[in-house]
Amino acid sequence: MTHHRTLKVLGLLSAVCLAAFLAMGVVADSKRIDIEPETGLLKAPMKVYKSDAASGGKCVGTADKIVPQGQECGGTVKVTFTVATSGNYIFWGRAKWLDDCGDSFYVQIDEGQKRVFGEHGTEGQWKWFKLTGAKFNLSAGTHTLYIHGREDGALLDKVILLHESNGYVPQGKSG
Ligand SMILES: [Ca+2]
Repeated sequence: MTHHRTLKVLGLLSAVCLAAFLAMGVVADSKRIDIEPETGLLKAPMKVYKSDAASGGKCVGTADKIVPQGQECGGTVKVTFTVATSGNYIFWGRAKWLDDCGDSFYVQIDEGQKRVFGEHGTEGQWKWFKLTGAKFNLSAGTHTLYIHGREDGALLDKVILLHESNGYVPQGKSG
């Protein structure tokens, strides 16, 4: 194969790859991190539930009434993720709250403070909620996200971490 022809073939391959990439709807965004909690390492009573309405067909959470009212249910989901662009990140979670006694989790990144996610908003339907009052300062590289059980009956489908310069508001199943 001549050098010229090799270049032509390589060019064609790149074009095909790019077209396939675009057709998949994959948009490379170094300021957005998508996390499916059901892919993480689970500690009981946190478990994976199947749901057609959930991104990837699955979500995590606990059953209802597994602990007396007012007591935290515990359990953990641990997921590692990679940050490409360092900075302050906003936490978004697609959750379905059971009732006002089943509408929160704790969110923690690495060895940071545990933050309450939830305690607000619509119950009984999948919806994107933003963690208010805190952003996570993340360096480029690998980090660990922990979702800790707080109120039983709460479900979490998907997490998106958005760089504070990215003003996007997640919508729908995939966000
Ligand atoms: Ca999911």
